[in-house]
Amino acid sequence: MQKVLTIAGSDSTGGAGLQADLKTFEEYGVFGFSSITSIVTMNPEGGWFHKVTEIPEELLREQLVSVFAGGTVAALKTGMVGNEINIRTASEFIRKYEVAHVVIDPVIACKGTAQILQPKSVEGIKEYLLPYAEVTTPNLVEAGILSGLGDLTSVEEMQQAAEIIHRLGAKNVVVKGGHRLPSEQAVDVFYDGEAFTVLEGPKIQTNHNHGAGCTFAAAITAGLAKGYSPKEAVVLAKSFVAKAIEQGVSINPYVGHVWHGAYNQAEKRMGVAE
Ligand code: PXL
Repeated sequence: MQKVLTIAGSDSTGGAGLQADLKTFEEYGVFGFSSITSIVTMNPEGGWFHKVTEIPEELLREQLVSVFAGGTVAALKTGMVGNEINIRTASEFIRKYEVAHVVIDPVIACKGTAQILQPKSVEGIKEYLLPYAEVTTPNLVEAGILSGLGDLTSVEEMQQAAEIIHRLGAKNVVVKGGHRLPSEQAVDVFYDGEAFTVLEGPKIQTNHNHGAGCTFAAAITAGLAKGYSPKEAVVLAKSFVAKAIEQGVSINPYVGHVWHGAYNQAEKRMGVAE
């Protein structure tokens, strides 16, 4: 069985972050490890404000040492890494253990926070993580920031951003149009340095999309670990996450969660007690 690692933040509500990643890894039938970079908590009395508490670098390092004690992993993804020192530590382990498949989800701001990481961390993602990315998965806002193009409002602008991000070192770039792009279909742009592929799917009318981005990147990571090509892994991940959004779950009044088990109908596993 393939071993797969997520270096990401914790979302105790179980929709996004490393919880989404581990659930997705399990659905793909790979063995998941995690190293926590930060703990995100949400305030029900304060407009569901997201508070991010960063894990000290030594503790991130100790987790990574534990993970790699058994040798390297088949694939890893990074999500919310948070600050430059933790970004550099993640990068150091990627390099040291020569991880073959690396997915960088450049989490710069999550829905529910207007908070953008320090410009210094954006620079850290560009300098220390993107050069290792086999695939990177920025959303529209992140692609605008990383490329320096600002607001992206068309497929052409998404393509320009993808080209610039490719030049920063990512071998394959998926810019996710999501619900923000003014278009009838949900449009993602995939760029492998040679050709653009526009991936279209129905725009699902739902509020249950908390965790969609993390789940998508985790699915790509697991797909790469299982031997799919980057494009195949992205296409499969898109179907996986579309089902997760379609069958989203309402677990609190504040935000709707994707259901990571939807693609495989995991809720039917193990039966129910008589
Ligand atoms: O969806 C971005 C995201 C990533 N990682 C963690 C999060 C969130 C959004 O809430 O909590 C840990």
